[in-house]
Amino acid sequence: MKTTNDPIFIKEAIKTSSDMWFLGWCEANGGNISQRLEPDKMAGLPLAVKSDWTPARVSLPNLAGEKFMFSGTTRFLRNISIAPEKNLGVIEMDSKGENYRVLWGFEPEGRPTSELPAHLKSHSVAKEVSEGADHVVIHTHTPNLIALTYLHELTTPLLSKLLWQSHVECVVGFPQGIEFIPWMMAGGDEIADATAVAFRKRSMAMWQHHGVFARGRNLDAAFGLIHMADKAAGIYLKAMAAGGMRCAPSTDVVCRIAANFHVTPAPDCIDADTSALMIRRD
Ligand code: 2HA
Ligand code: ZN
Repeated sequence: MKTTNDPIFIKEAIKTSSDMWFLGWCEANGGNISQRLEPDKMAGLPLAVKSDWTPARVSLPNLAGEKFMFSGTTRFLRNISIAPEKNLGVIEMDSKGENYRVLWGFEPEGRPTSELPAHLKSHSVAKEVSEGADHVVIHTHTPNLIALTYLHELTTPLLSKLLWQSHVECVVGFPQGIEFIPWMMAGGDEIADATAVAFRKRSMAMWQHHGVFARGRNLDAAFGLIHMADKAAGIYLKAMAAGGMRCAPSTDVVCRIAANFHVTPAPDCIDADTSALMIRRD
């Protein structure tokens, strides 16, 4: 594992991507991570212009001049630990927030993830709504959450409430709920826009039949949200496989837990009636 003189953000990317791999979240080139980098984070990294300006298929003035760490398209997250300079890169946005160029990494040559527009649009909203606190976006293929989107016709209220009831820490971790985004083509502008809109209200979005997006102030925060949600989905699937959710926590219990931690469950989700999803249909 290559960690010796790497800046801390690379060490953190190695830790996060390795954990994602061991949890079974990022088969082959599945999943991608990005982090908005403040100048002090890049101290010691040899930055140099390595590409022409390239259209990012976005126009995001609040990201003008920002630098980001990105995982690379076609690269495997599981390989970041052995070769961060190949599988990660640092890019810089131009003065309009429309084009990017590579300043480090993606050796010998390469580009950021195919989900670049979804990440950048998410960063733009995240930066705005968190007043600069959020720096990280993670996209990954979490098996339990994905399975849930094959099992039920979900909505944002149903998915959010079901996860809150399947693992009692979830309402504290993501009281804003998790947006359910019906299937759209991955890598496209439509799904990128839907994800960014979701991040105005919530910190996670679930792409039906595909995977999850989370935003957070750092890699640990975004990773933790996804871990919590996927664990909840796993508990739900286990209980359903064992016969059904016969004694899930009530709405009142979810509200009491939220109140104990001084958070408010999203009003558009807390009253969702999940009872039909807790009974086996076979
Ligand atoms: O990077 O996960 O959604 C591969 C993907 C695309
Ligand atoms: Zn994906």
